[in-house]
Amino acid sequence: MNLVLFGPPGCGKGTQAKRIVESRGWIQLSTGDMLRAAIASGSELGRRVDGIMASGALVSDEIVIELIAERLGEAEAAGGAIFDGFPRTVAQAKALDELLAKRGQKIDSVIRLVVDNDELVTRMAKRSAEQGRADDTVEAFKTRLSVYEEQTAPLIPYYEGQGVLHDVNGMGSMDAVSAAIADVLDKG
Ligand code: B4P
Repeated sequence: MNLVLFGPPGCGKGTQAKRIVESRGWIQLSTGDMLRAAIASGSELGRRVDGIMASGALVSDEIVIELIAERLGEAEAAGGAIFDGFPRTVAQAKALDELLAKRGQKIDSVIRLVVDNDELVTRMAKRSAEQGRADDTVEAFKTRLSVYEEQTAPLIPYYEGQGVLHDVNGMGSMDAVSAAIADVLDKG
């Protein structure tokens, strides 16, 4: 099973991906987590992406596609994965389709978490106060929202065209959103 969790920044992708890992034992591939780990380790990659991420812009397609290709090559990802925060551009989606096709797989389902902008801003402010993430400032968050509209939202027609897109209301409690996602997954 290859599942993409998709939606604007702060919609609950990371939160829900972790819950699916716990309930179904699938593996989660989060490009945001991989990039933050690179920054925390002080690696050359981390130094290259630190400022880009803090500004709210996207890291280059080449970098994130390589990160995903490496992880997909590992044995634990052989049966599929939950992609969280990837793809974020149509070029990334096409690269992912090609990587999966090489091993006879495809994206089985794309869940789009639908959350309005006021709620996204409220969640960002809360996480900023609790965790102080560099890209949760008001300025960076504005950039992340416009980057989403310009570069990531074109994935909606892309996946609609493949017949795999499912909209889930992401406005409720974390439990309500998890239940709505489980409904979609259980229906196959
Ligand atoms: P991500 O780490 O993917 O950041 P995000 O879009 O903000 O999602 P996140 O997972 O953090 O938020 P979530 O919705 O779970 O990316 C960060 C940056 O990395 C990007 O801006 C970019 O620079 C770079 N990057 C990553 N992937 C890339 C790619 N493929 N290509 C290029 N660049 C890439 O949760 C947000 C908050 O809401 C949490 O605090 C959570 O507790 C809360 N929350 C969740 N569900 C809730 C609910 N139902 N009710 C109330 N609060 C809820």
